[in-house]
Amino acid sequence: MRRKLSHLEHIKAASRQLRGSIAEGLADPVTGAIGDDDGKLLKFHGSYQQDDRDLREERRRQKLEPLYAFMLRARLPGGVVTPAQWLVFDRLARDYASAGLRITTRQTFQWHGILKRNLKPAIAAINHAMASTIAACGDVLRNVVATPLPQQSSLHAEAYAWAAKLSAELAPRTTAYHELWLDGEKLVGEAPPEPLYGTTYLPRKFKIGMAVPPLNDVDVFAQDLGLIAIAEQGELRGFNLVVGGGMGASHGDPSTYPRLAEVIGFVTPGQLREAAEQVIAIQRDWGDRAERKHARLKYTLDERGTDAFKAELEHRLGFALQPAQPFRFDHNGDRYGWLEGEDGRWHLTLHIESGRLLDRGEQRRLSGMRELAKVHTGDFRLTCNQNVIVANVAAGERERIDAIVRAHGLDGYRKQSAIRRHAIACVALPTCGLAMAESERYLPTILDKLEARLEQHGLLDAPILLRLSGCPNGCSRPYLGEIALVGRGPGRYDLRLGADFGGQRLNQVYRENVDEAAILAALDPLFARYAAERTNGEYFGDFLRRAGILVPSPSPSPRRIPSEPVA
Ligand code: SRM
Ligand code: SF4
Repeated sequence: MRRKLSHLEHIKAASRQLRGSIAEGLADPVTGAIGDDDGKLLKFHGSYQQDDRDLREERRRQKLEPLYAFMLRARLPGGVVTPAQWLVFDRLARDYASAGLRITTRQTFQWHGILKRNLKPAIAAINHAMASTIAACGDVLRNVVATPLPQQSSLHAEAYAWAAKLSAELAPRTTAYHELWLDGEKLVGEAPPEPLYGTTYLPRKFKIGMAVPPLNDVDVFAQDLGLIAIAEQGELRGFNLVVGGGMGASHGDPSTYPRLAEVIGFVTPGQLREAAEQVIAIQRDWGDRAERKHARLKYTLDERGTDAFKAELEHRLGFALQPAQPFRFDHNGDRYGWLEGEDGRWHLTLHIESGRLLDRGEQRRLSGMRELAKVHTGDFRLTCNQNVIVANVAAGERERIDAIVRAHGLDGYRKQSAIRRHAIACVALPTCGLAMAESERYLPTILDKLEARLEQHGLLDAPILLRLSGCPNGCSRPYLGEIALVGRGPGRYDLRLGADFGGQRLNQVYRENVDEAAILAALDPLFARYAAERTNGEYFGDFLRRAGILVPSPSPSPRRIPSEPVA
């Protein structure tokens, strides 16, 4: 029986390539919002309509419409930003946004709280800075992420070049973007179909991430299509393809689950572009267009079988994938402080709590980064752990950079506990319309409390991966945290434990729907045992499994892969 297409499929099909009536909605002075259907199309242009949830109730009482504003997300492949671009983005944050600059878990920037009338000038300014917001959201290939640490300079340059190429060549071609935001020529008549995306684009969002071992800082197994760069003596030989990763789930709905991507084979650099396009095309053709909760590639794979997917890919490509090559990941966090690249240039990774760059009291992170951008002659790299790398610094410039970093309190990485340095929290309240509990705003509080307990057990230096999400959608990739809190309701979370340190094993629920007191009560004895019983260099998640505190789930879903990589 043919299933009914989801409502969004009809909206996309009728949108004349993502135009809808967005222009009319933007011009309507009576409301700060745009229509519901246009709001869905706007995502493809890189923006979400939101409202300030802290003020919702009060405004309702006053019979005012919600305080509508727009979140804008840039598309910055590989997270690379020039100093000139940084200054433009900083200016936008101060002129139009309500909460500074926000580095996301996909190494780009978001601006929150942009009023409707300011959306067009903001998007135009981003484009004039030679960046874009197109396809930063929506049912398309999103920002392509890549390991940002340029320590292995030539390999990194290649990884970045691939991220930029895939991002550019697999982006939507619609002229609606230019028409709406950049005063491009108006389309007359029907829009021609997009070459890759057709008239209805993909069934759901699609994500590509490239890791350069031993760093898995992009969480390559959480991507729809992950690329693991395989090098020999510093020379790029090609990429292992991993498919079907994804984090999103819904509480109480076992048909949705986080899933790790599977390694299906190896391609040479010359084959990569075509392979990536065909993976997307199969998902375009096979993905579920009736039920959006079930429309990611991970579900297509579980339904059709990975072997069938691989056979279809090879059929469309006209060649067989080579066997996957060995690889090994050390960890999926960032390495803080200065590191020298193989070309003698230096790179400074700074820790930015929850990626939020804002001047608040003593903390002057937004100003500090602006001062750095004024003098820095290299580039900046945003990381998938919401941090920033001041990259490509000449040895003689290090002192000047350090002085600015210190003066603006950006040197936290030197003093912080290991758990703080490794923590990630999604945005959640007050802007995220899907948040069930606090995340970014709760992170400092829970960290203080966890640190107090870790200190009692002599564990302040233990590098434990902590991830907080305000709902099960998993924007901080919480299912890959050694400790994770996943929001269920105000002040209540699922406590999940036991992922590994390299992003290759999912965690599992340890306590369901608990409050802070219960979370701390559950963790304290585990910290005590970890302090007393861990073996040399053993990570917290691994310890919990070895000690039998966590028993691996018997269920095949969520999919687990061995903690040891293919060898
Ligand atoms: Fe996300 C939806 C924020 C990375 C899975 N995500 C949202 C929205 C847009 C809420 C909405 O739909 O109304 C959030 C906006 C909050 C706000 O106010 O800014 C939001 N997601 C974010 C960011 C900003 C989190 C952060 O703190 O950095 C990240 C922006 C990434 C980017 O620059 O493109 C972000 N989101 C992720 C990731 C992590 C990743 O991609 O590595 C995931 C898990 C991986 C995955 O896709 O499976 C993720 N976000 C989701 C989902 C669940 C998708 C699913 O398959 O079920 C949703 C909900 C949805 O799409 O319906 C979602
Ligand atoms: Fe919002 Fe949930 Fe994503 Fe957090 S995990 S930003 S609460 S959608």
